Amino acid sequence: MSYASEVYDRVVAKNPSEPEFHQAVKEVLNTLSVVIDAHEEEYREMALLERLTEPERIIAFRVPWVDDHGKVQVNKGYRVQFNSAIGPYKGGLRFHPSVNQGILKFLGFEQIFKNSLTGLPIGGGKGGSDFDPKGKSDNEVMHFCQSFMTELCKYIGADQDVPAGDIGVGGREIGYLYGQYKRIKGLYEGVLTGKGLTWGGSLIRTQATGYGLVYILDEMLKQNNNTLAGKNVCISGSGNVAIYACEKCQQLGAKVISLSDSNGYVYDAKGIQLDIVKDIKEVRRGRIKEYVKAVPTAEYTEGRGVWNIKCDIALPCATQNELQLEDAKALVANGCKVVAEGANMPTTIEATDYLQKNNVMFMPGKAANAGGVATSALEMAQNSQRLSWTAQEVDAKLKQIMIDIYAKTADAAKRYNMENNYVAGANIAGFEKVVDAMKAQGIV
Ligand code: NDP
Ligand code: 2IT
Repeated sequence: MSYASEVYDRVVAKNPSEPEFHQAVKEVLNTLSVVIDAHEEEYREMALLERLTEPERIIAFRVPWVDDHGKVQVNKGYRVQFNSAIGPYKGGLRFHPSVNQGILKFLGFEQIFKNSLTGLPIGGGKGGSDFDPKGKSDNEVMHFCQSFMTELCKYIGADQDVPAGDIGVGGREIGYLYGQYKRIKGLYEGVLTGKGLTWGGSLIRTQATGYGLVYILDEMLKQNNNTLAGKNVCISGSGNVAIYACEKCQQLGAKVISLSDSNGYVYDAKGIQLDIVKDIKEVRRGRIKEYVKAVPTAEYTEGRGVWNIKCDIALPCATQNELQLEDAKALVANGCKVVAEGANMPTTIEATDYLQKNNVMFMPGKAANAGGVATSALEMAQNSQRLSWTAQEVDAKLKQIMIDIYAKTADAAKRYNMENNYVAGANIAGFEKVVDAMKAQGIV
């Protein structure tokens, strides 16, 4: 049995009930087999893959807080500090009722390779809680965030572990978390990214994941003698990533015809009006179905099904495993030629295989959505310098980072004779840098 298969079986046996983690490890190890086989003896001797798939540390804690009715609520809190070979742990915090240790381990594992691909000195981590911010008052969100940080602050720091946002964690939550960190530790330091612009945040961080997704998409199209202009783009989700992916697609001349949330999706044949979406989502924290009240010519459909819309390009920007085999079949049948993942692992392994076999250009999340964390690292750099760069400077750096990620990904795939297999390319390029650092640092 190959070393990669042995390690995968061990991961499944040692981490039961963590299917998303198994899935993320499987995808990476499968595509890395060419590299692993070539170094099998060396990697086995230092138990490289066993160490790579075992988090350095997992912190799990109780988060008690009092709701607006005076009732005590208790949530679970976590931080998975997965790998610090190339820099301090870096990765978002997710607040969503589905959060559990296995989901955060999948996200932390992906983050190792994604952060490596950015070319910046950041290790992999992820955290969060099963707290549901939906329907909570600002006061409740603040009390929850303060309790969460009261425990988390013992384990993080500007040179140690730097959390940021993810699903359910945006500017409001980062503000409350930062205030409590500062109050307890007495340190005004860059311990979180995604901060507000008046207190250490970076311009363009809000837009960065969505913009970065479209920069790498644009580069991939250019390198394949194609262009974004005039294309119909189907986007899922209507949160931070979806909104700014939509904005950049429109700026580059594409037409975005859908957005969704966990209740349903909107189809606007004339092109999504983003100012209306921003008002619903960013200002009023409402639901995407409200879009059709403002735009009666658009259609709202309850439930899944956004991938049944005919499009040229699909950008899944909501959550893991939202694009399944039947969705991939519908996309291919409708002539979709390109999928780029804004979310983390939104496409199942079966759906990815189907898309690749049917010649759909497929850019995986760890390359395609790396612009968010890359700009977080730029925020860390600005905090260290005690300077803030202009929007143009940050945007230009973000764009160059995404172009470089495309080049590294395409090059790694080519070196191993898997041209245009960007899944393999991203995993290989991300892995190479981490392995080099792990080898140099000994058995730790
Ligand atoms: P937001 O919380 O801003 O938005 C999430 C969106 O996805 C909402 O529209 C939400 O709908 C939808 N969604 C969440 N869970 C589900 C679900 N189970 N089923 C259907 N729809 C769902 O999060 P982000 O936009 O920040 O994150 C979206 C994705 O991008 C995630 O996979 C995240 O890990 C990834 N990502 C985010 C980065 C960032 O910088 N923010 C960076 C890199 C990746 P609803 O409101 O109904 O819950
Ligand atoms: O999945 C991700 O890369 C993020 N949620 C962003 C992490 C970060 O530290 O900015």
